[in-house]
Amino acid sequence: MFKHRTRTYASRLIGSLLITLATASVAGAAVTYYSDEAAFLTASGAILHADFESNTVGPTAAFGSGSLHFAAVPSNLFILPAHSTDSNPAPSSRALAGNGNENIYISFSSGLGTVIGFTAASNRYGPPILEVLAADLSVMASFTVALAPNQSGFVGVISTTPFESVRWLADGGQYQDTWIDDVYAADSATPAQDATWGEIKSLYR
Ligand SMILES: [Ca+2]
Ligand SMILES: [Ca+2]
Repeated sequence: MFKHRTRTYASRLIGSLLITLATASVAGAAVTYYSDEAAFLTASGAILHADFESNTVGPTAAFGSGSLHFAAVPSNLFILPAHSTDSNPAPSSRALAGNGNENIYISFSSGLGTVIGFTAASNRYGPPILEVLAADLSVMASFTVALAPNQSGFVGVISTTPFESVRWLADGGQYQDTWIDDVYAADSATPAQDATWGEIKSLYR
């Protein structure tokens, strides 16, 4: 009887520990939003992966640049020329928008990453939304972009948990373009691959 009660208590304890660990792991997934490019670069060590200067101006299919992949839903990516009058403020060089509203996904070409940041412009409508999507494409974090109407500035995120992509969702981008340019990221890293490689190496030790 005593042993039975001990086992019951032990299994309850283990169960509660597992619940505690799961909660801690979810609560520990912190995504930090940056509007200060210098602070973002210092904190992340990110490097430039895309400036769109080698893209052809006009409509484009989804494409890769550096370690990043750019896509839109619906597929309406559009490379704006420098000084495009479809936006305000206009980009000083080629920039990425959508032919219609901007609903742009920036993902890592292979695996997951923890850092993405870029220069962006809002339009005269509501502020754009920046979502951070987890490996299972659930929304890990969502931010109202800290840009006033018709303002350009920096938008970046650093996450303690690797993510699959960020989504730039504009409001009224079919009437006045928002745009993004000069996209920075840290090199992508896939924890699952790292773990597998660690297991492989451990076999030969
Ligand atoms: Ca550019
Ligand atoms: Ca547009």
